[in-house]
Amino acid sequence: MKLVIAIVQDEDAVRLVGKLMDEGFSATKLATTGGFLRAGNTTLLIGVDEAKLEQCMAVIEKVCKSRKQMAASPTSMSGMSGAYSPYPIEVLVGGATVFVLGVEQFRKL
Ligand code: 2BA
Repeated sequence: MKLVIAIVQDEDAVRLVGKLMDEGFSATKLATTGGFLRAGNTTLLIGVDEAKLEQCMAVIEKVCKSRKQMAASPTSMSGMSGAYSPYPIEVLVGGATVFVLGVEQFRKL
């Protein structure tokens, strides 16, 4: 078994959970915050049999879209501790950031 940790945009999360359920996956949805933009995103924990891993990835890839976001620069200017750039920056937020971990044990007690 594998544990898929998928960080996705809030805009895609509801639809993604729906599609995963439709295809027989189980998922847990966590409200999370990106460290760079400090904006909300969604992290899904999805336990999958190895044989269904690629099917799960395909669902994530199909649903989650990259989007450009303008953000007030959250990083301090180099060498000027506490001073922030006044200019907004454009970042491309990915469709999904996905980690796949091996699961040593899976039990429902
Ligand atoms: P955030 O940390 O809020 O990052 C949002 C977007 O800002 C990123 O999109 C990337 O385009 C940009 N970005 C992030 N760090 C940057 C930096 N140091 N300098 C310049 N631009 C930067 P994604 O890469 O698609 O990431 C979307 C979200 O996925 C992230 O939100 C974070 O919550 C998570 N994430 C991405 N990579 C990760 C990693 N290696 N470990 C843990 N979480 C990660």
